[in-house]
Amino acid sequence: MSDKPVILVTRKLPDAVEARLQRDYRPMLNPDDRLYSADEIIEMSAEADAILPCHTEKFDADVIARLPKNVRAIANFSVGHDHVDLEAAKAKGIIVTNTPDVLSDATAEIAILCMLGAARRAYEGERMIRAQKWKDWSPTFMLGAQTTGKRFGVIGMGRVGQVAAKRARGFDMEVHYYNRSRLSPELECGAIYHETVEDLLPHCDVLSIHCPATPQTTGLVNQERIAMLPDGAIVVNTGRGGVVDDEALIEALTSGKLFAAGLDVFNGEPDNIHPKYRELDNVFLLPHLGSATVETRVGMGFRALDNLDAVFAGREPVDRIA
Ligand code: 8YV
Repeated sequence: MSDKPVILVTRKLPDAVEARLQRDYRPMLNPDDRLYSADEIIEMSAEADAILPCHTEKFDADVIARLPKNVRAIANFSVGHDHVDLEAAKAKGIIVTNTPDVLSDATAEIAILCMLGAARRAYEGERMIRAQKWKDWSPTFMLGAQTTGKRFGVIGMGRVGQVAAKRARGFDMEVHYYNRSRLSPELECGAIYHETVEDLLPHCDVLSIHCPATPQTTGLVNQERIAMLPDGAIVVNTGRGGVVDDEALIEALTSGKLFAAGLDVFNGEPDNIHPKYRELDNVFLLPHLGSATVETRVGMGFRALDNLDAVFAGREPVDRIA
């Protein structure tokens, strides 16, 4: 019997990642990519030394309490960790890691895609052509909002926010941001810091959300704060759905307060998102594709495995969050 650690891998991962898992561990893979229930995860963990989950698996305090003692680590295949109760893991002595850095470029690309898709009415145009409804061209046909030279506001100037800001500068946008702490001048790259979200909002022609989902950020972008945005602003969310109050956003998109929104993440995703989003023409919708490139998903898997390698070599994993 091999003494390689057993890793419960909850989802199907890219081939290169599974090959490395097979080489270095005894992985319990999920070739059919079936979503496991919490009970199944607990049951399958009976033999596992660690779990490699995605954000699709919830490790709340109850699940963590029920995990068998042999589980030493939860090495997430995600940078976001709102699906794991870190305090509960810490209390039980389970090491938790995430995968920062490797997905910043891909997610920032999607933020820019959401911004442009929303600003230039990409969904309406796409649908029109596919439905064979494009009959004419005119100087006033489907006019959108130009982003060049406008103000790009960031909530959460972490790794993804910084790359998104850099890309926005490519459109000559002036970058404004709110972050829990001000960045160093080298990282700020001329971005204008605002001490509160409320201070930031009036300066955002585009508001791009990149902060983590925490109890403090839940519903942060609500009716009161949306009212502080300039009329005709665009809201982009590639962080987590929970940061946005859906009713308030939908109301502002319907009333014309906002020009449009570009959303990659949702409350209730994947199959229980607010139904009104599907009806609005001025929202550009993507199904949580932020990190969905081959390079990035392999990078995330390798980063999770680097963390597991450290755990089982008795070293401190670089991305330890609990
Ligand atoms: C991931 C993400 O694909 O890493 C994150 O936090 O939101 C996504 O880009 C997903 O979480 C994988 O588990």
